[in-house]
Amino acid sequence: MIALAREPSPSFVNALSEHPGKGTIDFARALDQHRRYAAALRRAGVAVEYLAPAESFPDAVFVEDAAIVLPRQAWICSMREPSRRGETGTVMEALRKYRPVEVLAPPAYIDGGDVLNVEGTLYVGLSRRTNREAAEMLSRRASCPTVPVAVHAGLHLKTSAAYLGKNVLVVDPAKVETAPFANLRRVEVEGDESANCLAVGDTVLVSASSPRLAKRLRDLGFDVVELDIGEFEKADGGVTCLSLLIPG
Ligand code: CIR
Repeated sequence: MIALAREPSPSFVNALSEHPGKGTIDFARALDQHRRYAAALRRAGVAVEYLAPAESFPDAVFVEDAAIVLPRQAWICSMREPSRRGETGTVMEALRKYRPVEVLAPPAYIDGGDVLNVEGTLYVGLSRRTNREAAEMLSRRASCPTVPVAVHAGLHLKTSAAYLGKNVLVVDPAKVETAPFANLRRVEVEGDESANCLAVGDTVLVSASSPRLAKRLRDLGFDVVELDIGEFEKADGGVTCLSLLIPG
């Protein structure tokens, strides 16, 4: 497994955000948290490949949103936020080494954070960033089933839903429609904890801000690594957004 990642640049303090702490993002702390995140991925057996930092694009650290990677193909996303559109060029260059790459274009709008792959079925969040046109385009072009899912609150589908393998879905039912996931074993987050977690092999990375979820996943037998990603949470990000996984 390879993960594309990009360290934050000083401009990260200006990232898009609706989080109350957005004015207090600390660049040095973010860089340190990012390095610990990459180290955790390496310990989980992932090879981390870095894209060059992109000072002109404050949100470029959230590489997950720029592309959708499937076993035999990849798409560059058509991002709705104008300030993010320029992030995709370097991601496309890097992805071309591993997959044939196609480019999605308006009127379809989509961020990678809205595409959740559950054993080869793509669940596509209909959110502020991703529209029905994009879900339909994917359904026509991808060689796998696609299922639209309404996102009621929060930025993306994967902000509030994560598939861990073994039929287990972590989800926040207050934020996303859960009916499409009826066939999965659901772990519903409590209070203000985040369902955003990242499974790589037997390891699950969980934000340190969700300790009750971490405990429940350990009780279910997962090898959980808790990470402080507080500076990225202040920019509406989570553990999935910081990498773009390319299964080998
Ligand atoms: C944005 O608003 O686009 C970024 N500040 C956060 C993106 C988080 N990405 C993700 O959940 N996949």
